[in-house]
Amino acid sequence: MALAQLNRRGLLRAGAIALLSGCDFTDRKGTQRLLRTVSHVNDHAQAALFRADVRAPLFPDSALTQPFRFNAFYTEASVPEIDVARWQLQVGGRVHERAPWSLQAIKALPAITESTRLVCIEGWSAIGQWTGVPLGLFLKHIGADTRARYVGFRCADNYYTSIDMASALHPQTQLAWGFAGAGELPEPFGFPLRLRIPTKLGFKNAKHLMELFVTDDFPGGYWEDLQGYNWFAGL
Ligand SMILES: Nc1nc2c(c(=O)[nH]1)N[C@H]1C(S)=C(S)[C@@H](COP(=O)(O)O)O[C@H]1N2
Ligand SMILES: [Mo]
Repeated sequence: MALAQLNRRGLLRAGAIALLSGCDFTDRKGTQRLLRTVSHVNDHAQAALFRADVRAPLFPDSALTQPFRFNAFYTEASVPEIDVARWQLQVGGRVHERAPWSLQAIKALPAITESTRLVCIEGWSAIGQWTGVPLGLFLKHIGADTRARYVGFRCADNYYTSIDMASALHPQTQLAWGFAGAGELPEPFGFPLRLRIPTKLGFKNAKHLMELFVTDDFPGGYWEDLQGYNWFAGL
């Protein structure tokens, strides 16, 4: 399963290291350990190659996928029900302003609307249109230390993930609260707020956000920790 996260170059490198280290590919634990090491090396390589001026492609309205596709670690019947009157986004870690945010306050910030492709590691993709505040702008509002390494996210369904700061500051990375022209996210697609990051795989696009934090301590992620999916997960 962890093999799925590796690209061809990674596999070639894994093979070379395996030969050099005398690793036996019939030893499952040893192989998993090796592949994780290769995946972490790939995180650094991808981070080094990442360029904030390279944009994910945009699509015309005619290309929007309808109906949009749902995915989570549970079925659509189990989507968390969130009372938006009580909901707040908690912010923490290396930020100056720790006050939680209401949805209304987040919606009052300048927003961008973009139609981009969401690519799931399971082998499908869908084009959607999301509206929300650029995460970089939000981080500025909370006085985040943008020299920190990671931005972490925790969700109402206990899902969690994290991204590198350069990707957090990418102009297309947004805290999305609108979808397909509607002034709010449909429940299955992350109501009331989700991360939309078109430069990374779908599993980085955390839905039903409850908390955002800025940190130097590697926060990992649900699928990254469980399945060994490559953490950087760049497209
Ligand atoms: N909170 C939460 N966010 C999540 C997930 C999840 O299970 N819980 N699944 C991820 C995965 S694997 C994908 S592909 C996308 C799917 O988003 P969609 O339902 O809008 O298509 O959400 C991501 N964000
Ligand atoms: Mo996914």
